[in-house]
Amino acid sequence: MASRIAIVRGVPDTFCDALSMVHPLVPVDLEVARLQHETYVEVLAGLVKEVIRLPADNKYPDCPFIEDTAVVIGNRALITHPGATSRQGEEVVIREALTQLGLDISEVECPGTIDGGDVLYASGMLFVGKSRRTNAAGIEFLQKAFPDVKVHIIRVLDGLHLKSVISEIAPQTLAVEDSVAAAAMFDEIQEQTNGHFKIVKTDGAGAANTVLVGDTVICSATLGLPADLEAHFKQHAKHVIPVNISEFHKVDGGLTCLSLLI
Ligand code: CIR
Repeated sequence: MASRIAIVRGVPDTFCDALSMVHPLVPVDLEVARLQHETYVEVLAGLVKEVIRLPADNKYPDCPFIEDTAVVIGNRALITHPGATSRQGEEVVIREALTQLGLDISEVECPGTIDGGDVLYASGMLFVGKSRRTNAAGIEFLQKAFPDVKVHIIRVLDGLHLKSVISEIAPQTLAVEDSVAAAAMFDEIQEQTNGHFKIVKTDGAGAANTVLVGDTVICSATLGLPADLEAHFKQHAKHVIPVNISEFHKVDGGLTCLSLLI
């Protein structure tokens, strides 16, 4: 879909202080993170009409994870109130950028919180993970922002976000991390949609977080993930592009977090 726009945000000098549930054994390498980010942006640039680059802000170590700050469907955007207090405020420049693009904007207000990483829009269906970052009040704002589509609530049983373990790789097809928690979350999706989706079980933490643009899937090529991940996804998607994002995995980030697709 070459008509899409991607928004990305640079990697700040403070990126090594980004939040992490398990403190990484090997610390984040800032320069490597920046190179990996650049490669990711170049891959996206080959798939979309335009990439808008927003500057990093050292006040927000997690600011490259721009996905968490807004949910965009069609011409509507919901600006989130991120669930981690250290991330609240990241959304201000995103609101400006989305307003400039002429989107119809609404906002999550306190006590609501949502991280965009919990929102999965797949095959015209909208799912939200109820997680340590996304609460019931936030979910009400999501439903109000997109009244034409029913919001299906899925409990995030493990990990950070819904999309940390489940993402769309082709129409009606979801990559699902091969873990007990992710399988239970997929079952909940199937229950609520009468078995609408095909499952592609995917081995390795972070491997099921992919970006789908048109008929191309960007998947993680980070060391430690199965070497055949590209071949695995090629059975379901027309094109697959692997990108190494090891430094982002270290702080619980995946591929989807690094862009907002409009
Ligand atoms: C955080 O804990 O908020 C960041 N270190 C990682 C955010 C990842 N975002 C995402 O999966 N959408």
